[in-house]
Amino acid sequence: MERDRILDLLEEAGTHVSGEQLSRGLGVSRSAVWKQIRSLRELGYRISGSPRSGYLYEGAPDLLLPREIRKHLQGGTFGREIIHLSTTASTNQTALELARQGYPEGTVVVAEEQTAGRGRWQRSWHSPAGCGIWLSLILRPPLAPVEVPQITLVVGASCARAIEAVTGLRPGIKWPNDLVWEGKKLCGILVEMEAATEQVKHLVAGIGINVNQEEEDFPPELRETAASLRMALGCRVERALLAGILLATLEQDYREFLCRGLDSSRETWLAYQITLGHRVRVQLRGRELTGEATGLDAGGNLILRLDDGTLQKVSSGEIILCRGVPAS
Ligand code: BT5
Repeated sequence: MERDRILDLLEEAGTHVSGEQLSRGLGVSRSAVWKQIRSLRELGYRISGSPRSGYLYEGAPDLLLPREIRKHLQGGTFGREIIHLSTTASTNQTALELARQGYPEGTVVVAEEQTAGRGRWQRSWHSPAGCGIWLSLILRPPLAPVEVPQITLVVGASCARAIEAVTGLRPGIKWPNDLVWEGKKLCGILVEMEAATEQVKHLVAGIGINVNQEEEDFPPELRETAASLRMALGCRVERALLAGILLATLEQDYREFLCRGLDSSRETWLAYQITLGHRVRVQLRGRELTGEATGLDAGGNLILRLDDGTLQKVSSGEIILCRGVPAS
């Protein structure tokens, strides 16, 4: 795209570049260059310019623009196609529609704002404009539907790794899919699939990361339980950088999972987890179990030792850590 080539030339130069040089470099007229510069400025790119010295690149806007995310990818397939929306109901919903239309594995839908962001079991995900990463990735793994919960674990482990690599903050993973800091939720993951009986047709891994919200950006009902990276770190985080590193990390971990199984992500997950060794309440649909979370089996299920000593495997549910009650 012409606009991206102008940015490449300006960024590479690192100094003023004249309109004349740009028009020669791109093989287009000076007025075409000027039009593109104007539209880049409208997007929020900071490009100063004077007739005498030419144009100077001064920075990208704080948006999840495909070009800014791709700078951090390593040439794989995740993020080769990135669809950036300023607003959408739910990136998972958009990505599922695209998956049905045949968009390839690795396609990413990312939005500045979601108006109907969703969590598990028809719960909603608060996704205000310009301060989070609301991202969905299309995957087409050769898996049976029962194996799909393992993907949630892979994605959770990758998110934790990417957040730590970019910010230095070490989030905790609360089984199965919450990333938390000091007990408050930073990130949620929603994997949705469409399958024939034996085989997954496609799935969408939806990731919501609270990045630059301040406490008052959360609705009152979430202020006790939700936090952002900015609140944890005391400074803003560049969203496009984090999204890019996240996609690169995810691609690495997903390939490893497809080739060698869950072992490596399981190790990572165990290194970040904060659930095992605790007394927990597990809310399942319509009932509740209490016991000690003792382990994670090879398939990613949580092993719970109930009060009568029996072991119970849990494949989905909501965990509440019983604080102040050590597991015996
Ligand atoms: C999740 O569900 O944690 C999965 C969230 C996935 C969101 C992403 S964003 C991109 C993609 N597109 C979508 O539409 N969704 C995905 P669950 O475990 O059910 O948690 C939902 C609960 O978390 C809600 O009932 C609230 O209590 C709480 N919550 C809602 N918004 C939150 C936020 N921004 N930060 C922290 N907690 C939140």
